[in-house]
Amino acid sequence: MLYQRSSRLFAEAEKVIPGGVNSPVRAFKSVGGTPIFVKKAVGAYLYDEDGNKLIDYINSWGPMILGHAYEPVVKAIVEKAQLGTSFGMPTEIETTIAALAVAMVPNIDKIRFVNSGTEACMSAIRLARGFTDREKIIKFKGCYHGHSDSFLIQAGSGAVTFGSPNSPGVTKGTAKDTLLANYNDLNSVKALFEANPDQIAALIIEPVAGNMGCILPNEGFLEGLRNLCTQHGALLIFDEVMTGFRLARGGAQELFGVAADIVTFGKVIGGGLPVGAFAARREIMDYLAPIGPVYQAGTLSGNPLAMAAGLAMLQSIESDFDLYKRLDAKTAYLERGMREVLSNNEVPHTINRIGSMISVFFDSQAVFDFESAGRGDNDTFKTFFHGLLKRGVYIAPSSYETWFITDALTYEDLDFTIAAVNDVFKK
Ligand code: KE4
Repeated sequence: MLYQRSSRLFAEAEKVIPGGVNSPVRAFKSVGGTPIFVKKAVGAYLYDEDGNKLIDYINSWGPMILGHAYEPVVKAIVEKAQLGTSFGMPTEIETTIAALAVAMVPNIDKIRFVNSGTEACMSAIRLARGFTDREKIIKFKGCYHGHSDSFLIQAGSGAVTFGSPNSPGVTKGTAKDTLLANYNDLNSVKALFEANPDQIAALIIEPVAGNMGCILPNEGFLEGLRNLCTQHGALLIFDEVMTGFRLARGGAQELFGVAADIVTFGKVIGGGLPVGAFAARREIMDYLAPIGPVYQAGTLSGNPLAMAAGLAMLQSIESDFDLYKRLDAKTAYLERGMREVLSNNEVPHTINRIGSMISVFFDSQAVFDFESAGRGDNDTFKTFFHGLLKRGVYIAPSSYETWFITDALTYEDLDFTIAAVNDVFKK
């Protein structure tokens, strides 16, 4: 694998873009080496600027659940673009995708579209604070809800990868209203509610954590959060930017049978274009301007081009009845194969998986929260990352991230990947 062109492009990028990237996790800082510049992607494969073909296990961090350049999505974008890309005025397609999302996802009556997962989560918190007339929020160490100030406290994903889970620039005034709990630790949540009576507007959580690697909720954990929020008059917010439309048609709420008060979306809902959204039952959503007092807005929110991509994606998902069975089977196959070759090569590891979200940790003990996620051996992870990359397999360039499996992967791709993992570690 040669990376001359990527290296050259990176040197050019660094002159005019901070760190040469428009999002830090792309910079390969935690694994070292030069970030790969992509020329094109089709199906399960990336083609980089040096002509290398890579099996993609990140898929733009989740959106490409049906594969890159998915024909119905591309067709919808091309057709819509010829009619104009954004008007700043209502269009029918916004209602069409909103109605479809409301039909697919439980416990929501209305949805507001925005341009990113960050915007969705930021708006959801403001709505919860306005609706409850309270100021504090609870988040979990290692969870990432985008880069708005309230969330950059012990945040996961790129924030923890670069050792800045508490970013400079976030004021003490903001930080004091963000309370921190431990994932899978109901007692840490109970203690915060008891210490802050009638002050907590909402608890926001990734129902399956994907930003400290993939971490599953323990049996009863999400139900426990539901009960605590109900008991203390706080809203339960499921950040389903990753899990929405990925774990099930109705996301984690459907999979776990736990009803959130507000749900946020991103990634899959936009089919690869910039779309985020937040949704809730009518009485909460009607608190939003222009009918309610909580202000939230956006020039490009609901623009017809992004809506066309998102609608084509959701329609494809909605009509594909065994999609989630296929995704689960492929990811389980990959999990079994990697467990076998890592064990045969005596590599201490833990693999966490649910549906088409999977992570490998290089530590033999269970990984169930932020602290245990940090125990893995990063040198082994770097060997794993670069060993796979040079064998044509692209995984997340950080152990604090999750792999996202696409339905475009074949079992030959999976066998190739398992053989590559074996090759990296064989003695
Ligand atoms: P965006 O603003 O990046 O669209 O969404 C923020 C966000 C919110 N909630 C969850 C659960 C998320 O995973 C994300 C974004 N995920 C990261 C990947 N760990 C995006 C990749 C990046 O930062 O470049």
